[in-house]
Order: sequence, then C-alpha cells, then structure tokens
Amino acid sequence: MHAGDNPGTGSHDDDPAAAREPSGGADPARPPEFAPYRHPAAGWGAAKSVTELLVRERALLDGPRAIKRMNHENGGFDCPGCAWPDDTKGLHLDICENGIKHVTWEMTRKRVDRDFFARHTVTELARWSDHALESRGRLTEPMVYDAESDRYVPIGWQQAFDLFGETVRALDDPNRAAYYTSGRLGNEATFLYQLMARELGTNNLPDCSNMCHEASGRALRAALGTGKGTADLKDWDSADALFILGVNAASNAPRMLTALADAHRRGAQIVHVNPLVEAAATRTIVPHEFTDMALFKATATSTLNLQVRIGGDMALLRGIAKAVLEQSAHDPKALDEQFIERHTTGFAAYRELCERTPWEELERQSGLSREQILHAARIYREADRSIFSWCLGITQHEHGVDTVREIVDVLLLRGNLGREGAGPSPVRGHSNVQGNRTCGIDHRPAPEFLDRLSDVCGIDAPREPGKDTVATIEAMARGEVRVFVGMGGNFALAAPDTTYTCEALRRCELTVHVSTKLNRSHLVHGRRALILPCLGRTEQDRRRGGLQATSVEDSMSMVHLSVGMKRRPASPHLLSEPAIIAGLARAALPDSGTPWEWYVEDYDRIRDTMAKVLDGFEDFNRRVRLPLGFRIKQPARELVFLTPSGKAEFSAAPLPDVLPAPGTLVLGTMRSHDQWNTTIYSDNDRYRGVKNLRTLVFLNPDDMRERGLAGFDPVDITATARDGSTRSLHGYLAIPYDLPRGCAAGYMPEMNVLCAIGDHSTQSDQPIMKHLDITVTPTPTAHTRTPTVE
Ligand SMILES: Nc1nc2c(c(=O)[nH]1)N[C@H]1C(S)=C(S)[C@@H](COP(=O)(O)OP(=O)(O)OC[C@H]3O[C@@H](n4cnc5c(=O)[nH]c(N)nc54)[C@H](O)[C@@H]3O)O[C@H]1N2
Ligand SMILES: Nc1nc2c(c(=O)[nH]1)N[C@H]1C(S)=C(S)[C@@H](COP(=O)(O)OP(=O)(O)OC[C@H]3O[C@@H](n4cnc5c(=O)[nH]c(N)nc54)[C@H](O)[C@@H]3O)O[C@H]1N2
Ligand SMILES: [Mo]
Repeated sequence: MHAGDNPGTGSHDDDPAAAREPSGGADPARPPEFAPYRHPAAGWGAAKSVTELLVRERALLDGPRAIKRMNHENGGFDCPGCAWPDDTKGLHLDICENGIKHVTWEMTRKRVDRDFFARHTVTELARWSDHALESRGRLTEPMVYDAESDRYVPIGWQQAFDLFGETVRALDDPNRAAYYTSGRLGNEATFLYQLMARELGTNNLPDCSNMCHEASGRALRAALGTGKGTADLKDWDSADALFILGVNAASNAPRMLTALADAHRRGAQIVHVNPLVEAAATRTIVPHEFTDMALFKATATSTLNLQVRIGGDMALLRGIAKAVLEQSAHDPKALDEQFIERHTTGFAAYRELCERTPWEELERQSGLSREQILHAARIYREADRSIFSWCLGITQHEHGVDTVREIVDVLLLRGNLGREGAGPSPVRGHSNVQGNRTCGIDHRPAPEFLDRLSDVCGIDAPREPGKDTVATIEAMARGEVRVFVGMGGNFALAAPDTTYTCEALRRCELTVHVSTKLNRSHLVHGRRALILPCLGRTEQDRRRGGLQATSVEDSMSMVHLSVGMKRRPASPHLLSEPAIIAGLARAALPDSGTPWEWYVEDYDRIRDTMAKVLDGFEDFNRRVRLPLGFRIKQPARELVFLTPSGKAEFSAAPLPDVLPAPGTLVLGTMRSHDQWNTTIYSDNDRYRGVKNLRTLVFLNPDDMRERGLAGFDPVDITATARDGSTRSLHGYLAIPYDLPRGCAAGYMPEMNVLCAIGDHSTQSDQPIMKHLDITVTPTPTAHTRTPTVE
C-alpha cells in the first residue's frame, strides 16, 4: 500500500476535492516539516491549537460554554476524551487541550445529512481521507445502504430496527452475530447492550479493550484478584516516586501533567520509561494554572528518563528487582519482608529467578546500562511510597501480561500495595472503557456474573465463551459471523490487518454502526448496512422521564454521572444509545420479557437493575448522585486478594527475547498529538516537532545511516508476520529521531496494514501493535513520485 492510499490516510481540508488527495507529504502546498520541539508541554501551544480548532469547527459560541461544563461536579458532562480521573480537590477547570478538541469535534455545526449521501456514492466516499469523512460533521438520521445506487439512503428508525431484528432472527445460531463496543459507551447503555447480546444467546462481545488494556486486566486479576489498578489520585498526590511506563501523557492523558508537575514541586521522583523522550518527560505549563500560562512558567515533570528498547521493560523491571534483592543482603530495609510473608506467595521462586538472570542479559534486553538500571532501583528503594503507571507501551506486546505482572512483582517487594501513595495505576484509554468491562462487556464472563444476570433479568445467559476482536474478524472472514454491530468506534481502522479486516467485514450479511460521525467502517460494509446516528455526550438526552444522565467510570474506578448540556442536539432525529439498543433488542426479541421500552424512559430504572447485578453498585442511584460519584471498592486495595491462594501472587515468567533479528527493526505504532485513535484532527504532531506529515517512520540516526537514508527520504516498510507472510507500506518518509537503535515508530491507524491478524499475544490475545518486525529500505525511485490513490 502506498502512502496516501486509502484506507487509513491522515487529514486534509474537508473540501471533497482535497479529500481525494493523498495525505502525508504528497501535497506540495503543505510540505512536511520536522524540527524538534523545545517548549514545555501544554501551555500556550495548546491554547493556540484549541482556538484554531474552535474556529475551524465553527464552534466558537458553543465550545467555550461546553468547556466550562466539562468534568464539573453536579451536572457537568464527563469529558468524552481519555479516562484520566477528575481532580478530586473540588473540580476547578480540570481540562486539557485534547479534551477540548474532542468536545469541539463532537459539537461541530457541520452536518452529514441525506443530501450529502445523495450526492456521493459509497465508492466515491471510500476514496476520501479519513479526516475528510469525519470532518464533514455529524450524522443526522438513520441510513441504509442501497446496493443499486451504491448510496446510503434514509430509513425510518423502526424499519432500521426491523431490518436488524429480521436478520438476527433468521440466523441459525446466535453466535453468528458479534457486538463490538468502543470505550465511550456509558454504563447504562453498556448494560443494556450486553443484556441484549446474552438474551439473544451469545457472549460475542468484542471490544476496544481487546486491543488496549486486556493484558493489564488479565495480569492484575491473576496477581491481585481484580483486574484494576489500586491507586487513586490522592495516592498520586502522596507518592514519593512515580514510575511512568509506555505512556505519552502530554498527548493522551494530558491531565496527568498536572499530577506530575505537582509531584515534582513537592520533591517526588518521576521516572519515565519510554523509547522516546516524550513531552511529558520534560516540563509542562499546567493547562489551568493561568498565572503560569501568563508568565510562561514551566514546571519540570521528570527526574529520570530511561529510553528502554521496545519490549525491554520487563528486563528493566527485573533489573530493578534484582538490585533491590542484592541490596537486601546487607540492608534489611530494602525489602518489606513482613508484607511479603503475610500477603504474598511465590516470592522464593521470583527471588531465585532474579538472582539467576545475569546483568548482561538484563542490559541487552532492556537496552539500558547497568548504571541506568541501578539508578532506577535506587530511586525505587529510597522511596517509601511508589506508584507504577503504564499504558500501551507495556500492553501491546506478546509478553504484555508478563510485564504487568513483573510491575506487580516489583511493587510487592517493598509492600507498595494497599497503603497510601502506592500501588499499580494503569492509564486506561477511552473515557469509559473500564466501565464497559465492569458493566458486562466481556467475551469471557465469570460464571457468577452470568448467574446473577440470569437471575435478576430472567434470562438464560449463554455459558460458552464468546469471541474477542481478533476472533471476531477471523470468524467473519470464514463466514461464520455474519452480522456485525459496532456500538461506536471505527472497527475497520482500529483493528489490525486493515486489508484482511475490511474483507472480513465485507463478507457480512449485515453491518450496523451506531455512530456520531461518518467513518471508514461505514464504507466497508456488509451486503446490507445501517448507519444509526446517536446523541453525543455533550448533548441533552430527554426521555419521557425527563432529562437523563448516564454514568461512566474513570481509570481509578470512580463512577460519576454525566449530563449533556447542549439543548439542541445535532439533529432532531437522533436517538440516545440506550434508546437505540432498546429498539434493536425489541426487534430481535419480540417476545422478550425484558422491559426494554420502560427501561429507556428513565435510566434510573436501568441503574436499579444494575445495582442488583453488579458487584459494588449497591444503592447505585443514590451514590452516583453524590458530588463526585463513588469509588468501586477494590479489594486488593484493602489487601483482600481474590486469587486462588488468597494472597498476592508473584509471577516468575521467563524473560522474552525482544532483540530484532539482524537487518530488521522493531516498530511500535502510536498516536500523534493531533488525533483521537482513528479520528485525525490534523497532520501535525506538535510535541514531536512534525508538521503536515503522517506517513512517516521515526528511525534512529545510526540505523538510517546504515541503510543509506537521509532525513525525509522515502522508504518502503515491510513487516514479516509470525507465519512468514509480509505486508508493506511504500513511500513513507524517514525521520531521524532520538530513539534506541533497532527501534522504529510510526502512527496508527495507518500502520495497521502492517499488523498481521495472526500476530496477537498468546497471553492476552491482544494484537502486538507495539512490536512489529520490519525492514526499512529506500523506496525505488520509480515509486517516489506523488503516490496515487488506488
Ligand atoms: N488525545 C488523545 N488521547 C487519547 C487517545 C488518542 O488517540 N488521542 N487514545 C486513548 C486511548 S484509547 C488509549 S488506549 C490511550 C493510549 O495512550 P498511550 O499508551 O500513550 O498511546 P500511544 O500513542 O500508543 O503511545 C504509547 C507510548 O508508548 C511508547 N512505547 C512504545 N513501545 C514501547 C515499549 O516497548 N516500552 C515502553 N515503555 N514504551 C513504549 C511510545 O513511545 C508512546 O510514548 O490514550 C487515550 N487518550
Ligand atoms: N496499530 C494500532 N492500532 C490500534 C492501537 C494502537 O496503538 N496501534 N490502539 C488500539 C486501541 S488502544 C483502541 S482503544 C482502539 C480504538 O478503537 P475504536 O474505539 O473502535 O475507535 P475510535 O477511533 O475511538 O472511534 C471513533 C468513532 O467513534 C464514533 N463516536 C464518537 N463519539 C461517539 C459516541 O458518543 N457514541 C457513538 N456511538 N459513537 C461515537 C465516531 O463515529 C468516530 O468515528 O484502536 C486500537 N488500534
Ligand atoms: Mo485504547
């Protein structure tokens, strides 16, 4: 696939003519630029970027009003961006540049209405860039694909529901349908959605978490008995050391910058572990501290940066453990022996493993020197309270589960669990991805949950495990899954192996997408296809019972209500997600005893049922209305471990070999600053110094020299899958960057074409999107002209 070929190109103006042009260096009017960023993160650069977007989306009137209501106690709406918790010290303006972008994007005044669809065939739209598709604005009414005219045409809500209902009822097996969830779906809709799937008879509930934090959930459950972190924001405020692994916080969890700056000011140690020195690993101007903004006063956000090799975190962590254990021979305070004795199991095996692993191996695999590892270990040892936080740099690997478990091992050594200022703290992705799992989106549900659900809801929930994201794609490709429902998200682009995934979707009998904006997944459709437009989180949701609120759960297990503020939604024909699910469910289950219509008149009714089914949701309706909501109890925090041994369990997994084979590199795919997963706001990546370019690959300067490459040279990137098959991208531009030798980085979702469907972790089933084996070669001159669209 050439740079600029669809699917998977970056941004362009929303002018359809421009939309057809490829992105990423192919537009002579906007030449790509690269110059290292030397300013603090957030601050005025962020403010400028927000203003530009408000102007572009013509949201200058609504945008600032909405921003004031975002993340406010008592009646605000939850930022639809990331899952970083709200400031619990009383919510002041706890917002960030990317959250604002996100809200503005949803509140745009532009519309994709029936006239728009009448003007463009699907074949034509398929040639547009992804930015062009989404930036056309909000969807306004349900549409159905008409094969004859190759267009989406309007359809009534009831007819749309009936089309789904008839198709699902005609299936010979409920497992022939799959129900995908993107992590923005609120808890109440989530609960109804999984209830519909299970009442229909399937656990086929793939979700974005299968590509995101599946490894964290599995590791934490195995080690501590519950699949969530234990630290909350108060703990962040009192930790002596913060270890931040594999997160690009300044772009993807910008409100974390506030916590880092605060920590630095009170003298805490902050260690960033990342192949790239990201903006959060330098200094920041805290976004809502206006005097700092005015005075350009930056606060440091790092005390040590360790540029680990891609996949080398586990070796670093083991090195830290080894150093702590060595120290314990003459320093009784190095280990918390009482804690280990009382609360853990498996310590002896782990100690033996650490002792047995030679320093040379730890250095080779981590890509760090022994001195660097010892430095990190010293910081860890000298801190009374430590938090380890991580995101995709840790999880999207073959050994993601083992690495998260190694994080827990290190924490356990010094009793950094179940007390203030300490513990594991994964940074979740989507704003409600954690809530989705809590409320039943799980293809491998626990039997106890199914029992409760069946009891309370009067259904017979299926016991057979369902399919996750990768398994769903494979089953669609084989023709086994024939109906695909996407509750939000952009499955075609977010999933691995774009070409294969698109073919798989096209084999479906029916694809249904509940969305706010037009995206690639609508154009890669089954024989029949529906687009069902829904209200966004910023919009008021009025049902018979009055103005409705939905609840969400953040990264630190706080559940709170979100109420839309925009009185007039993007279109009068939009329905809320719960109402759409109820409509689909009734059509597919005409005789269902579940009171679907009654539930969605007033979401308190859904919450009352959820309170009976879900652990920790007792008295849900009252507690969720407390000013800051409530925190779901995390037993591990109380040193109650729901593991087979009843204790926290050390793991002793072998160290993986993560070194690239000679002549090859390891590629990690990641987000730019100016995108939300598959939504591309612009082709800029401010903190990494890139302008007007997404079809790039960041390479170590020595690796470039070895290949005879200069900056901006076009290259071909070929990934070799485990099964030996290859996938290529042509005409990407090589950018010299400060990252370890043997490592390369570039952007998702474009690079998903390189990620083979079979290359998922055997531990978590997560696609290994941060560890692709690639070769990089100069693009033959014949191909370096402006790439064309297929
Ligand atoms: N603005 C914005 N915010 C977002 C999102 C967005 O797209 N835009 N997406 C949301 C979602 S769904 C998620 S899951 C999160 C994602 O948040 P992140 O995990 O920050 O996402 P990525 O951009 O994939 O960046 C991963 C980071 O890991 C580093 N990395 C790569 N390989 C390794 C490795 O082997 N070891 C270590 N230690 N680091 C490595 C990369 O250099 C990069 O800094 O953000 C959420 N927030
Ligand atoms: N190569 C590679 N691939 C990756 C990753 C990676 O790091 N590398 N990261 C993975 C991760 S962590 C994740 S979470 C997935 C993300 O995968 P998804 O969650 O599937 O993708 P998004 O891009 O977040 O979805 C954007 C779409 O959601 C719809 N939308 C927006 N707001 C709403 C709403 O309120 N309601 C509804 N119903 N729809 C809405 C819009 O139509 C928009 O086009 O991607 C994964 N893919
Ligand atoms: Mo994610």
